[in-house]
Amino acid sequence: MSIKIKQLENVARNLRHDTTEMLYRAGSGHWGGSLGMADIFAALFFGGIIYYPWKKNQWNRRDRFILSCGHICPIFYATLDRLGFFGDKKAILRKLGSPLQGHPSHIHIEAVETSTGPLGQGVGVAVGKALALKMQKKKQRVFCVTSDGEHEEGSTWEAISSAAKFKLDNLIFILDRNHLQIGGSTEEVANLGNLAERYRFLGWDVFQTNGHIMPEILDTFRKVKRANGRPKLVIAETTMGKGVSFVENDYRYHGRAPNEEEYKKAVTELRK
Ligand SMILES: Cc1ncc(C[n+]2csc(CCOP(=O)(O)OP(=O)(O)O)c2C)c(N)n1
Repeated sequence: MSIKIKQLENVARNLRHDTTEMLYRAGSGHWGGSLGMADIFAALFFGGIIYYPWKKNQWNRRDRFILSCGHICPIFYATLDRLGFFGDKKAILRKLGSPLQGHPSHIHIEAVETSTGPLGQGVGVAVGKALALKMQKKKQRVFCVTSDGEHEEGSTWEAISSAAKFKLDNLIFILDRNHLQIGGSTEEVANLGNLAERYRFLGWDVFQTNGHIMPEILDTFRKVKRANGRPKLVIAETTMGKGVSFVENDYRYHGRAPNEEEYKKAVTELRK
């Protein structure tokens, strides 16, 4: 295994740890989805996929990143923190006045391109930003993390259709396909059908990856970046709660923080 893969796996483990710590201190927040997306965030931000020169003088040249399923913001905050975005300031999640709001706020954090939380909203803004960049003949891409639960929103499908109509090949959606949402399985709430086929039918290129195997994730995104002509979807098959045994695949951890006992168990598992 190459050093880079090992390093990225370590980054993912650290992100899981930081997320767990953040939520435990806050006493609330979305743990399951955040743990599940740690490998993808490590690959995107530390594996050379997203161009993200957060130092001010190059900031205009950044790829845009939108977390449309805003509730899993702890994993984004942990990522920004590891990138050095917050410096020495250690903000507390979900406290009044803290930049680390329960859902990402562009008023509080410069890296948040648009506030999200209402599902189906960030995807539309991502399409708008990709269109604007194209019209300005700019090279930057727009990466948008979305969730399967979010595909139960009608506005998500309007965004998907529009992106295809405008042939936005600078737009990349990353779908957190963990098959769960707030109250159980996604299919119990609304039949999503074959998401890959639905996207293809509407004019997207579709890629699939296991969301936890680092070489496969990196390989997939390298292919995605080479593809032209259509908007692109990466379906990341993930396990909600990945890395903490008792959280894995248990929808009840969609929106809750660890208590003391769970926190201790989780940290022990994440150290192994
Ligand atoms: C428009 C809208 N409707 C309902 C909600 C409440 N809500 C918050 S998260 C969520 C479940 C979303 O599913 P998913 O993102 O797949 O959950 P995860 O995989 O992160 O557990 C719901 C229904 C919301 N935030 N926005």
